[in-house]
Amino acid sequence: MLIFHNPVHNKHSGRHEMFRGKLVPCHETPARLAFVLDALRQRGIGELRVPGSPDMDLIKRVHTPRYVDFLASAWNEWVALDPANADIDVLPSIWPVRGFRHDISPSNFAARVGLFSFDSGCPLTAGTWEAATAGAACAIDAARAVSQGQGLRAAMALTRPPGHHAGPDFFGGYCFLNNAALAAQALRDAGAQRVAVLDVDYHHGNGTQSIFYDRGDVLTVSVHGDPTTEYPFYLGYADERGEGAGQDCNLNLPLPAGSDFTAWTAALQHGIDAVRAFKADALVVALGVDTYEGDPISKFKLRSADYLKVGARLARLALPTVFTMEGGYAVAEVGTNVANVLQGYAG
Ligand code: OKP
Ligand code: ZN
Repeated sequence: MLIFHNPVHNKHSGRHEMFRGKLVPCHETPARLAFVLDALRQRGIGELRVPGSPDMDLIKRVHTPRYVDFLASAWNEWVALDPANADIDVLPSIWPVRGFRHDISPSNFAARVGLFSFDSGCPLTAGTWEAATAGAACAIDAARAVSQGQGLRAAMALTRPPGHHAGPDFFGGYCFLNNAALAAQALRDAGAQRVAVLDVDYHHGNGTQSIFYDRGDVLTVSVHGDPTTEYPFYLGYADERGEGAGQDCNLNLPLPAGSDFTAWTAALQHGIDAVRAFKADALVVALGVDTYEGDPISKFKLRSADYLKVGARLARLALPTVFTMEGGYAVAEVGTNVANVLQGYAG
């Protein structure tokens, strides 16, 4: 398995996120990826590669050009407001909710930060653009590698920041560019007629769902904590089935907080069955391991050994597969858990 790892991921390092009225340290840290790399190296899993340059045209088809342009210039605009901002992360403070206009990009910077985001827990930093675009390149290169059909079944985009909460034109939930969606589109462009995205992160993959909601060529499936109580709260319910050409091409499988591996694996199998029924000819797995029992911000009960079985179950689909790295915040165990999925997959 080729592992495209992001060599500049640590340029994105958020200091603080807003939580209950206070700025608290960010859960999504560079150390997470270091633990995964260590675990893969120790076990000799996969061949490590660095990505080429990001395909900006593809990024601007999955995301809107005005959002991508905003992300590219946001940090420089922020520091231009006040040189002292160089030591402060960007966090939004105002959002255009129902009834406000979304067609206008105000020249005011804070107003645009809010226009292009949905929460205050996702700091944008000096290196966010560089890290996010290199991560996008990992996803795109992984997709192209498995599309070449030389017996290579799977590749991984080992990157952070994660991507599955990033929508067509917004960031949030630690995510800026949607790596899973970019991989899915790259698989389509490389000739796959039907692509499935199976999101196993604890949190609903709202960004991926939104990007493909009206498309019939990409099935989006997500197994996640019930949004009635779990982030991102406003999307991820079972009655969201897609629209227009995408009718019945979205499947949400919410589970109550506290669910164990038995309940989770039944939902996963339901999702896998849907991928098979869709007759997908390529698969993207949005791989978050925040389903782990020790995760500090999530509430499922998977154990490290369970991830071996998850990988094995995914491998039974026998599809060209791209894994993208999403959540997982029990930092010391993230490496073990991701390596277990890949080891289980390899069989
Ligand atoms: C990103 B991914 C915790 C608040 C929750 C957002 C969580 C984003 C998870 N104090 N903040 O899906 O793992
Ligand atoms: Zn998550």
